[in-house]
Amino acid sequence: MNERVALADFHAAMEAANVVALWEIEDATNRPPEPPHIWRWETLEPLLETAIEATSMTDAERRVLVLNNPALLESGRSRGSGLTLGFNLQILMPGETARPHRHSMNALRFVMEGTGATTIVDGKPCPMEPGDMILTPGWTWHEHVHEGDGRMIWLDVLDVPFHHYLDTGEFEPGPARDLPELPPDEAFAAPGFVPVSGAADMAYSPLFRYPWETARDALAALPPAPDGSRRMLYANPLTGGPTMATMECSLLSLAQGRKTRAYRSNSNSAFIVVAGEGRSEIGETTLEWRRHDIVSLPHGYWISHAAETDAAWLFEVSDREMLKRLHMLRDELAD
Ligand code: GTQ
Repeated sequence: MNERVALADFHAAMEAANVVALWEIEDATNRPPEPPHIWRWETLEPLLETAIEATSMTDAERRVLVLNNPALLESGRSRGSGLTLGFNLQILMPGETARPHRHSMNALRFVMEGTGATTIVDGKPCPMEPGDMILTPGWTWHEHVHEGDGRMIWLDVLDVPFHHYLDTGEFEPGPARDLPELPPDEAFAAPGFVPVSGAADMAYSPLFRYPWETARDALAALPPAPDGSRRMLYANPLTGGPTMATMECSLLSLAQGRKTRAYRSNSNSAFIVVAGEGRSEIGETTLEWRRHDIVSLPHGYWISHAAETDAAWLFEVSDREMLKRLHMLRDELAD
């Protein structure tokens, strides 16, 4: 028998039967990780300025620039970091509003610049000041209102790529309705005490706003690790667990000139530089960063950071929590 012809027949028959041979498919295990990427503020800022001219909030649902990860685009996969999280920049000018809506995607905002805006989350007004982190968990109504001065710029982190993969993305325009009863944020202000309320059954933190001063002071109060760094998680006050099911948020401070202990994980993340300058070693790549730069930290590399300035602060969002819940997280620390 002519083997070539037989193989061609076999392929044709498989195709007709909607079958493929496993031994002929590209192996999707032990793939080299995507290269890390840095989106520099000096490049992004002029684009945001142009975005103000390019669109009006009467037309746009949100004035948002989506950070595309070139490595993931090339491989035909998704944007952002890994397959799970997306990182966007949003800009709102004084007097503008971004209308109410809700979606199945979880999101958070980290304020980079501006003062006087408010994000209203399920009816709760959350003031937006630089360094504040604000949650808009999946299916919560949210809108942004800017009654202050100057441009407001913030980083949005969403689990959009993960929803794309699962095909679970859903969207509903406002106006907001069926708002839940929520304790005010003051009800969570005393450490060690939490209100008795239905909020305990929610899949996310009922505290939607994590103010910068609180985060900074809490981090500064931690004893530093032997490498001089400090890392703290943003938590749901009712559980001590993560703020939302798909994202782990942390704040990291670095000591000048000292490299952090290297770690490696199968989780993906990205950080924004809140203040300071420094560098990250990600596998063989060294990336130098400064304020408002955004750096992806793909899975699989040994990673360490060092500040060049007096101090540096990084706000990081990872998909560790997803992997943890699926019992898939693998972490290693260097000696
Ligand atoms: O602010 O509601 O970056 O709906 C992307 C989609 C932000 C938002 C984004 C959104 C929002």
